Amino acid sequence: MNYTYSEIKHIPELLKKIEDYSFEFNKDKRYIFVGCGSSFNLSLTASFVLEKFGIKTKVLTGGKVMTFNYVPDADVGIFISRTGESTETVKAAEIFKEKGVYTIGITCEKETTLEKVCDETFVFDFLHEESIVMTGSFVSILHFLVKRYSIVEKASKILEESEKFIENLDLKKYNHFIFLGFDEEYGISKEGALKMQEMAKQFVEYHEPLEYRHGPVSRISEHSLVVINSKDTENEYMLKKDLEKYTKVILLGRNGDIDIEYDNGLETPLKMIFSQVLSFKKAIVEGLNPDRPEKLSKSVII
Ligand code: F1P
Repeated sequence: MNYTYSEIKHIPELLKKIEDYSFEFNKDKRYIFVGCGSSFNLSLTASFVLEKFGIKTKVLTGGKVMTFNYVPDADVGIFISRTGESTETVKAAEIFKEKGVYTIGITCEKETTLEKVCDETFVFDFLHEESIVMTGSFVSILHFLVKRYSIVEKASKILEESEKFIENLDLKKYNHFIFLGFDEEYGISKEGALKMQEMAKQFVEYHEPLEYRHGPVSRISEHSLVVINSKDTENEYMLKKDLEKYTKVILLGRNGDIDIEYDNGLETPLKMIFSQVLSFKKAIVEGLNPDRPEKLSKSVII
């Protein structure tokens, strides 16, 4: 079994472990999340959710902080890096520290460079992954940052339903994948697109749902597959009907193709499981090794 597949299948167990930990956000403090690649998409998603609960957050890529020595006013910098070694994120933490901002790291490896730089670090080494692509650790750290209740059982159910649903898809037919979502759902849509690019080398897009009609729809065909990470709005259900005249549209939402009710983004870790399984299965159908995508390393050292 590929590492990637077993790391996706272990998600319910990983969630059980991560639920023993919690991150106490303070409503009086200003937080800035910093990360690269999947860790940036995780930060973006968490930021949208936390804002709904009165937590003041901003999100930056490590590359922007490093390139422009850019540190907006903040009390705490949260640096997410699965490997703890991505140069841009590590440098960003150093720059924040020089500017007197308190720095917190979140990694899945022990004794990393990021841990040496940050004032404190959450080291979730039980989330260590062999695969170059971030899967179970993404879902677990996102849940860690936003959780309000346990999703362990739901995760097992969604994993099973996703596999059954995807088995019935003629994945060979599709070579263009579109992920749509508002706010935090946009964050996991951007990550879903990244998974399909990294694992299966497919042509992908991600947009706000209603923005898709304003131009990008011109590229849709029967070889396109649309995934809507829904907030259970009428407009999103109407968009599904509209786009079904061209191709297959999968809606993740209340009474959707995968039934995951919208709950202020607290359900986004569950929705992410579907896009991870879809990308993995497409990679296998294409005869690719999702553990070792070409031209990609586990952390970008520059
Ligand atoms: C960040 C990252 C990964 C991506 C690839 C390159 O790594 O962009 O998200 O999948 O492996 O590095 P990290 O800072 O989270 O370790």
